[in-house]
Amino acid sequence: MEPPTLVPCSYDVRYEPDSVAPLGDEVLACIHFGPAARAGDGDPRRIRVPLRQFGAAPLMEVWRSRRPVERGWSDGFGYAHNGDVMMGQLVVDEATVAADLDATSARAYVHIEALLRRLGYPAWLRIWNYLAHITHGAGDHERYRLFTHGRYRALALRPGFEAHLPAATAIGTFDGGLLIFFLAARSPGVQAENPRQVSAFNYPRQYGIRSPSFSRATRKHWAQGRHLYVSGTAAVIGHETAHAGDPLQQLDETVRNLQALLASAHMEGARPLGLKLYARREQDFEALRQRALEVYGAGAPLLCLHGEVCRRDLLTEIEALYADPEG
Ligand code: 3EB
Repeated sequence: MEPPTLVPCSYDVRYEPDSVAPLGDEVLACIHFGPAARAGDGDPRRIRVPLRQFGAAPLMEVWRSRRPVERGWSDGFGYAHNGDVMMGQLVVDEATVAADLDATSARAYVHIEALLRRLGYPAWLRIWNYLAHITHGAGDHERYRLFTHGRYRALALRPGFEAHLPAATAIGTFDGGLLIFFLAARSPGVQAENPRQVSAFNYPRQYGIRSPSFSRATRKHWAQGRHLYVSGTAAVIGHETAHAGDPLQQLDETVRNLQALLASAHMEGARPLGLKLYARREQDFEALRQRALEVYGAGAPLLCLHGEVCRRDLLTEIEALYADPEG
């Protein structure tokens, strides 16, 4: 349940021209998109997603706090928090991932939950998972399924966990092992599911031994208005892929899914603070980007990334952060 007194939203999110300038003290997180190899400056708030970006000038995603930020490293995690929310990240190298992805994922999620509790932000709102070669491997040994299995083993330790799952992204990269980063708050948001889709945590056996542990969206009430953290959304109807082989039809279906989700969360009037479009194949990019700009408007905050959706027949996916008009 939401507490009766709402705290003000203590951060904002923007896409800005990519820059490696040192981060100001007010920055909660700065997410870069590009090749993994670039060395970091050791700042725990700098997150590097190893996905190529499409578009004229590369953008970065900056989360700015309106209150002083405390930051540091702890047990391999980079984190920053401001009393209301925290952002944290964990990078696991490919050698560790390849040795045992199931166990690595379970360990990562157990450690994340421990970190959130230790720092006092037990309610996660949103989590991003970027896994190299996500659809490599056959059957239940596919890397995405091994990851899903480990994640489930960690999260299912809590009774009733399905009602508290965060919104999520799981996207394949072409190098870089496993990168996980997450937004968490002092008090929980409200889970939203999509009436057009089977909840991912109820997916049938054909997608793996255990179902994927995420909610379609998390709604968080701040004093200025509400945020809706929308999971990676694709052309999934029920639990099945629609329009296999047709990227534009998949995008249109994705947009319908997003509209249905906004409606079920009672946030039809919301505006996107950030949209990310992922495309599996480079050759689909221009057409997908054009269609997204038609739907969301030429001025929409849109970032286009070359990444693999975690099902082989899904060619595209959109994730979003929505806010109430005045929020
Ligand atoms: C789907 O709807 C597409 O496993 O964390 C989207 C967002 C998808 C998150 C995850 C998977 C995940 O099933 C795949």
